[in-house]
Amino acid sequence: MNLHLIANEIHRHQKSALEMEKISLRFPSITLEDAYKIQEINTEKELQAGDRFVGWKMGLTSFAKQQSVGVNQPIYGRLLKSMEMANKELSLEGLIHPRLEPEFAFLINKKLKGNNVTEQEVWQATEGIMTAIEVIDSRYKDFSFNLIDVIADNASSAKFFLSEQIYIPNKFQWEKAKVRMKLNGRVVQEGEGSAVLGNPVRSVIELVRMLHSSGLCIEPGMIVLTGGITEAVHVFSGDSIEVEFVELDKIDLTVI
Ligand code: 0L1
Ligand code: MG
Repeated sequence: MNLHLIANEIHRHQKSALEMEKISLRFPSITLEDAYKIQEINTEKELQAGDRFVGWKMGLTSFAKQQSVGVNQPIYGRLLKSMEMANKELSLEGLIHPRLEPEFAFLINKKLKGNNVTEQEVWQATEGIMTAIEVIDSRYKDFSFNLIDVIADNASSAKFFLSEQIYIPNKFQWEKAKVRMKLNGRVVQEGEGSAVLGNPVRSVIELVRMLHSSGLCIEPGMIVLTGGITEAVHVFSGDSIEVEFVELDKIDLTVI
């Protein structure tokens, strides 16, 4: 089993917007470590081609999402500058079956490293928090995968939108933040910050712990998308999405 060949195959599908069969069906002996290695190999390709590594995303951080995939642990993925949406129009070009989910983005300004980082250390290393929308898009047929498949596919990372306002971390109880998502004017999802491992700060702690076990860390200047606050919503051309982060701000996107 050659991880570079598997990485190449996934990379082709990430670029062509054509769905693929799960790799776990053909390579049942792939481990979690292999899957993260495949993720790293493909990120490296993009960096070689001129992209910039801007941070990390945590996925499967809510009980509901873990249940829907049949797992009991979160995963992480790598974020590139090219994934950041420059405006509020979401083009479907290059996407297969995108879904949107509201998240918080932590802007980290000190290195976070180790096996036992505390909440206090994360808060001290957090310059600010932004409201965000993540666009996930699994490269697998029917959005169906297991843990290995989805990790190798960079945790379904596709795009993300960050709102302009940066909030001071200790000015708000993030676990109590209420979020309402409307699709074409109709409320389709509601949630609360506590859906993210009890509190989004715990998602950063968990990320640091998981990275540490692979000899990695969060560098200053990176952002961390902490995980979906609600279930993700399928979108199609012509849809409009409005996400209200109660007492914070609103993000509206149009799908073109
Ligand atoms: O950001 C996420 O929670 C997605 C992680 C991968 C699972 C999925 O694509 O739904
Ligand atoms: Mg997400």
